[in-house]
Amino acid sequence: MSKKNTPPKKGTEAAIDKKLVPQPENAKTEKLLPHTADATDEQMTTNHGVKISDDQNSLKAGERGATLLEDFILREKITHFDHERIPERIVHARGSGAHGVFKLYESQSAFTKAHFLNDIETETPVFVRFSTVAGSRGSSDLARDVRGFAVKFYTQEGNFDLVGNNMPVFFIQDAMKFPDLIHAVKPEPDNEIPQAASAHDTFWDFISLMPESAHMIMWAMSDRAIPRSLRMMEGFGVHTFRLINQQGEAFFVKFHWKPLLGVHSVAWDEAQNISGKDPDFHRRDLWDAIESGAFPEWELGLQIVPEADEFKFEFDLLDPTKLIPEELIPVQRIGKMTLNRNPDNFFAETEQVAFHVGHIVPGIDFTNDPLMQGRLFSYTDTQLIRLGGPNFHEIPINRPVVSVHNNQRDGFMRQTINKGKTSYSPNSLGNNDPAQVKEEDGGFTSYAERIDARKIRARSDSFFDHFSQATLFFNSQSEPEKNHIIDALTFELGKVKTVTIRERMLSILFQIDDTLAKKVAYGLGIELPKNISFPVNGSVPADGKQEDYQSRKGSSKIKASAALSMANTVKDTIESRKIAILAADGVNGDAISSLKAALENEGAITEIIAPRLGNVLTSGKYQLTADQSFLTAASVLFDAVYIPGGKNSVEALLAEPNAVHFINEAYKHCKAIAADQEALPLLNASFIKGPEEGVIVENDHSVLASKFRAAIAGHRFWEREKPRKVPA
Ligand code: HDE
Repeated sequence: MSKKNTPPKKGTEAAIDKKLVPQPENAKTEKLLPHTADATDEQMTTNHGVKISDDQNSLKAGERGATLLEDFILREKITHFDHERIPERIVHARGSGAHGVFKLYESQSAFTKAHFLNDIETETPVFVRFSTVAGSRGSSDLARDVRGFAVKFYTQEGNFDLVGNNMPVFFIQDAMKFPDLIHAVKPEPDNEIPQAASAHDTFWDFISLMPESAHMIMWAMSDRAIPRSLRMMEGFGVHTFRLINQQGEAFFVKFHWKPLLGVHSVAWDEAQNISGKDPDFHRRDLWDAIESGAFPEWELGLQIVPEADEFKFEFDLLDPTKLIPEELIPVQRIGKMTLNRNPDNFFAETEQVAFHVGHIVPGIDFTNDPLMQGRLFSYTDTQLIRLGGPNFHEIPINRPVVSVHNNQRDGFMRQTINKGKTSYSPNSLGNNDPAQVKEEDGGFTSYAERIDARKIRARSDSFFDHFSQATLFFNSQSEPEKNHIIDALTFELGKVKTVTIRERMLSILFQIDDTLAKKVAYGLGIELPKNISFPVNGSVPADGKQEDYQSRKGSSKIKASAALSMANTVKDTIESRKIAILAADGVNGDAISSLKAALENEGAITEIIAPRLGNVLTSGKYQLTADQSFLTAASVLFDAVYIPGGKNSVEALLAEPNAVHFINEAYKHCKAIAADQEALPLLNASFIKGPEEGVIVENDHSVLASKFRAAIAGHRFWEREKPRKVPA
């Protein structure tokens, strides 16, 4: 608590006031404020408020004597320390969070009565947590993995959590298989290897026996699994949800997040290097962007299907391994989310935030998607062990902005001091409060879906087309994207030791696309198995029939969908892209100033990289400060490279192998490179022979800036990979 327990020292009031100034535009920030603490200008105390005079030495029997058990200050400090860790999330352990707001463009009252999707005046506070799935809390951000994209909306009708991923489908169709999937992908249980990687036997063993994962595997092996930035990822609710309007009409809905910076990735070789150079790359990027005011933004999109159209598709809307092609149902962008504040404390906020698919508000409801149904159980259950009891909703980050009243009481770490005698209903002693609320006054009522069925353990026959959308995804990719999928599969299966698993996987790939299968087989040095038939999905239940579990391939009216390829994403901005400027003494300082100004004017970030830290003396004899040296910087941490002229600088960099490596590596990873004519010898010392697509050599600095800008906005020149000859 930030309330001082001592009278404020003279002259500190102003500072204290400043600390406590609420940000009234965000109701959640305001609610968090009384729970924050700031030790600036404060005196040190124990947890019980006793002032501490010596925090350096334990209490001893004499200067060289044993420590005394009565040292309550030492005991308290050590005990607290001993208990500082809680279990990490079983999945999505590694995450990064941010606060923000959601603002609606247009009322969606035709489809839902949810207040935050009706009232365009309301700014709804949000807290977002992005994550990888498989790795531990301290694992690298750049693992090839699905990314979690969980959003908590603090609405005026309670919390709505959209707990999604950056891919629109999932590996499995039924919650029953989730523990198996996660056991298979996590490090192997005997030696706990490998960390944050799916490239090992148990994962591909499971996947090769579960053809229902074929579609998701295409996404996970695509560049979507190695994003350039958390700010450059799409988000998806995955399951089909339901919206319900004031009239009680229901609509099926898929939720989408569309990043305004576009969807961009890094190269796989680059991802592996970043994992060593800066394992916090995504976390740092998100943090820095928000600190610098380059607030990440996404538009919320809806794909809406009227209830009457439930069976009009070639796939089942309840099957979480299927997406609705945007060509069939366009995504309507209905509002914008802006992340504008970093958390004050990682543990208190990002680690303790508890998301739950089951946190919905009136106007939104579930469907019978069997994966979603299982999730409805799992999220509260996991918080009970992770956060230590049933009162985790009282942790400040998890509290709604509206007040909470019910008859739940007590339990570990209860914070609320509930007044009165009654904690039951009905009661006559307390006026039967808290009162139940009618639907028309905002009380939640579940959608009255008609159900008439036998109790049965089964999978609907409509779920068994496991391949047509996997093929749709592959066919929708650009040539470089297809090559990346082939390379990723060849890498992952190459790490698999058991040859029969590789072969089984090839049979699955064959059902998706035979050329894909052949190319991966070639890379693995094995023959494609002969007479491949459709596989059986999973283990057939003891009393089941094999033919009932046979995967098949349906037909897809849509042969390719532009929305599925990152090649078609937004490529018109360089905002927050990082550009390295390579310089040494004698560099053309005017060239640097003019390019820096042009790029920074558009929101890009530039850094000067020099042979050593300190000052760089320009040819015009003024000094620039090196932001990094070749020892601390690496090309993989930048989006583009500029090499200014200046004879002495170019010569010094020519003698610096790290500079040549820097350029080669940026070239290898298909990045935009610009150089003054005078710097051409440096380019020639690398693998670059001269100007080509994405490599600009120019003396006119305004022409250079404009061509370079366009190249950076284009993100990558993947065609350059074809020769694959850069030994960086
Ligand atoms: Fe989760 N998932 N999940 N999941 N999930 C968790 O809950 C689970 C699934 C997702 O940043 C856990 O609080 C089951 C799909 C995200 O805190 C746990 C099934 C999607 C996060 C859990 C799924 C997700 C989680 C672990 C299959 C995309 C991180 C910690 C039936 C739509 C949230 C926790 C955060 C976290 C269970 C499948 C997304 C164990 C049983 C599909 C983004 O409860």
